[in-house]
Amino acid sequence: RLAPVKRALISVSDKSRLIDQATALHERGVKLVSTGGTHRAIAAAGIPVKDVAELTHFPEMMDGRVKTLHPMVHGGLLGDRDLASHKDAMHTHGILSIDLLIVNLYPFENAVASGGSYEMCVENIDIGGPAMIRAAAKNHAHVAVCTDSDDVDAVLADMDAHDRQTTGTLRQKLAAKTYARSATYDAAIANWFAAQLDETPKYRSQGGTLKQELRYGENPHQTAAFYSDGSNRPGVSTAEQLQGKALSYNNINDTDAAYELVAEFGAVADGAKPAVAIIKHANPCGVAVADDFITAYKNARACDPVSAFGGIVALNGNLDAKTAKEIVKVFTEVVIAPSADEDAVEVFAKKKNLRLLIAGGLPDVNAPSLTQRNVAGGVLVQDRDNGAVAEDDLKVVTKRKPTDAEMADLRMAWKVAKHVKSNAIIYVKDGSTAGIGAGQMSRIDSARIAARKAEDAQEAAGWDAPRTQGCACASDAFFPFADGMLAAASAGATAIIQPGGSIRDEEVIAAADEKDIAMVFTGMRHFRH
Ligand code: 93A
Repeated sequence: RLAPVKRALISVSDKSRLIDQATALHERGVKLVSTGGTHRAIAAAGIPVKDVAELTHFPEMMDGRVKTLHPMVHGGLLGDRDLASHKDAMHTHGILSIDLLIVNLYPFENAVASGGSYEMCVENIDIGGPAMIRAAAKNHAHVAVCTDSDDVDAVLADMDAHDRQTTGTLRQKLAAKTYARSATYDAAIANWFAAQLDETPKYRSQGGTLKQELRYGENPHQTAAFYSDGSNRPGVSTAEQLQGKALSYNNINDTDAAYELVAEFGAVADGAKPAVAIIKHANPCGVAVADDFITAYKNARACDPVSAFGGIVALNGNLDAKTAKEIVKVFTEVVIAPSADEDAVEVFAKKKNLRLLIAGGLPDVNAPSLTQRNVAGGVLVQDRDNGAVAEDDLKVVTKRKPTDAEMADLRMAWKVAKHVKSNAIIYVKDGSTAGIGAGQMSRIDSARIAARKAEDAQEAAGWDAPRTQGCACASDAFFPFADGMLAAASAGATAIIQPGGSIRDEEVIAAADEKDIAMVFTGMRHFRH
């Protein structure tokens, strides 16, 4: 259904496109009404505009806290043009209908992000703006509402195509966007209050700001979209895509998993050693740390060369051309790194389908944030797993202490374990994963799968023995029985890292001692389901 646009109310904090858009509306014969600062800006540009105070017969007061909160405004936004009783009320009280509302809210999120004082943040809580946009969106049968300047462009285009009227479909879309905006706005306010009270901010609106509509979700019959949460945390949502087709839902999920994992090893820019992670289906199929990226990449790929096909590769430092040339030898979906040399970018340019993401920095592994998951009729919210074990928390529980080399591999295996779906068993030798067992319902199966992967890798590479010989092993949670630990031992592990805390710890420790295995307890578990 088409609706005419005769009068527009404009009240915007961000006035960057105000004059152009007010001019465009004026040229289309739309009468303009506006609030304090917005009114002054439009009038100064020589465009005819009424002050909202002329409608309300009330001056703006209390430092602008009360300017549009008035029946003359809300009646004009909410009145149903098809209902005789509403039309009567408008007529009796001299309420003028408002057909188009253009509002962008007080910049509360910016006030918080820029470190504004408590008082400044509170003053930036918009009351009148959300009330108006919600009112206009409710009355979308007659009123179009714009909550950002792109929406105004859409309205102008719609008006031009439909004899200065807006279509019902556009008004409906704008209404949906409005309620999403008011939900994120209120969630930001609620989270800020929680932070002031030293409470975990647990209020989440659906999504945040729409970043990208996705072709589909995990499967083609599922719709999907990608939202940014406004935190600007470096990672897949803030990275710049230099080439390749649009990322899919699964690409984004896997790229995130890859980049969060390499971030555990620190940034090369901060002195860390080059680390590479290759991800398939959100689990690593190879991770390695080495003196240079090409070695790290080759070692990571050698862990499970079959799975690395079609994988996602993440680096914790600048991508060079030599490594890029090695990566393109295998079909790779996505590469993400903090930066890349120009000649490395050129190597990728020949591979049209490969997406290269440049993120600037690594995700902060310590950053507190929330993860959420839907269950039937509810949402589970928890802190991100940003737990890390300090050196002092590591407790050797066996007769034999790990050697320095074993200890280095244990630490690496533990970092990887945090990013592998449970039950997770990870074998590491000399800075490279030798076998990864992920997502099994029993820990012993994960230990066996990881060992089999190591044998497959040996066969593929033509090594004399699998890399599990004399390797370190990490288990994301305690061994409930000795059998899982013994499976790791028969694969060749000589050192084990695990949380401990099982009622059968003594039994597991005794079995380890018998095999001369060095075992370390972390006291922290990293389930990932
Ligand atoms: O302080 S308010 O919550 N009280 C109001 O009645 C009101 N009406 C519009 N803030 C209010 N607004 C907001 O003022 C709008 O959402 C917009 O962000 C801003 C525009 O103010 P000005 O036109 O004076 O620059």
